Amino acid sequence: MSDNELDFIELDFNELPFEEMKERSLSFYKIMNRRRTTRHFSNKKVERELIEVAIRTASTAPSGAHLQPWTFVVISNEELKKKIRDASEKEEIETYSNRMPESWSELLKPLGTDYVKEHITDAPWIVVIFRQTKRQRKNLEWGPTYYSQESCGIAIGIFISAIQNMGLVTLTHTPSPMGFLREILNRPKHEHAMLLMPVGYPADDAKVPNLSRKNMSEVIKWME
Ligand code: IYR
Repeated sequence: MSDNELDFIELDFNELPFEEMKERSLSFYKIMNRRRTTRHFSNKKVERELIEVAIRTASTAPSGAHLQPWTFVVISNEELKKKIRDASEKEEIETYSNRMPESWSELLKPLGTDYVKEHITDAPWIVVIFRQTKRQRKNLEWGPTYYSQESCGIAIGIFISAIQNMGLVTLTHTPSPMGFLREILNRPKHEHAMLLMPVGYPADDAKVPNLSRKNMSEVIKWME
């Protein structure tokens, strides 16, 4: 295909003055630096429209071959949440008591995590992201997707940022193993549950572990 056969449009881009770039970058950083993972959710309702905007924002993520290999399943139904919590706790009790080596549990101790997943029934919304490992071609044959882990990871990062930016909280919960989510949520075989995120307001007495983040000298290696 030659260049003039490609369907390309002008990039929508405005160059900003340095001062404005600096101001915007810092104000976004300040919002994101207040983000914390809490396990304590209030049951206060959140408008569906806000969750939809967060997913619309997540879905702007770049993805391998622009396949957008994700499905966000959004649950508010109380019975379904209870079913997911029961199934998650059934796996997690086994993980915490038998499957987790000591080298792993020593790291989780200060985070105060355990097999009890009350956040699944407390939060008004549960968002489960499924990673699509296959896609249907125009001729209806099935083909693979590309870089679906990376693509979904980026989409999740943007989702978390959107939730933080709108003034809500979320938690990245990884029940392990999480195959039960495909069954309960009736997703096809080529979709793999990647993460379960309760979304809502924090409980009035929500707590977080007293952690600090790495210094930039540990994170960045400049080579100028
Ligand atoms: N999947 C468990 C355990 C867990 C694992 C890690 I690594 C964490 O940072 C936190 C929890 C759970 O979701 O509780």
